[in-house]
Amino acid sequence: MALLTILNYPDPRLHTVAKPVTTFDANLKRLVQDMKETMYAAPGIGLAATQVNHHVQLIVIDTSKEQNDLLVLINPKILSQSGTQTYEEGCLSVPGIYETVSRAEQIKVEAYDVDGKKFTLDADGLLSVCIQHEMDHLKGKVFVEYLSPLKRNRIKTKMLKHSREIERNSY
Ligand code: QAP
Ligand code: CO
Repeated sequence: MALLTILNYPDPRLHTVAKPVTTFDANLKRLVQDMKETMYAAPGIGLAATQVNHHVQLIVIDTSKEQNDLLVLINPKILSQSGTQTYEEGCLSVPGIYETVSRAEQIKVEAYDVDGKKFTLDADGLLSVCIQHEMDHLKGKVFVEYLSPLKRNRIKTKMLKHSREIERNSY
């Protein structure tokens, strides 16, 4: 297994639209394992392939405290949704930033597992938020794009300043 590098906002590669997975092979299984390891190490509760610069429709999620309930969603599709909820979201690609976002409360999702078997899932609460957040990544969308331009630009500036500091410290 290997830890993957997570792209940081405002990296333009985070705006790439992911392609559907077409072959459920050993390479896909390895990517799932590496994404799982990367998410658990962070630690995080969700990671989209887009964030590790793999532009395929693949998400790993684990909202359990014990990190023992991995959910893999491949080519996910929202079949229906209802209600609204707000949640203070974060993102492994935007470290240190937490902002409130409004999303659907309940969703019904169709997806494939790592063996290519189709399944449906009903989600609400945090799991629902997390699935919607990660599915946005596959469309090239980062949660800060729901914020006002003022807030988003402040976050952008802060992230760029932070990455320049990291660069400077590595000399
Ligand atoms: C998306 O986010 C999410 O800023 C997953 O310094 C978040 O795993 C969906 C993380 C909240 C729903 C609610 C963020 C780790 C992890 C940070 C994450 C950080 C370290 C974020
Ligand atoms: Co994210």
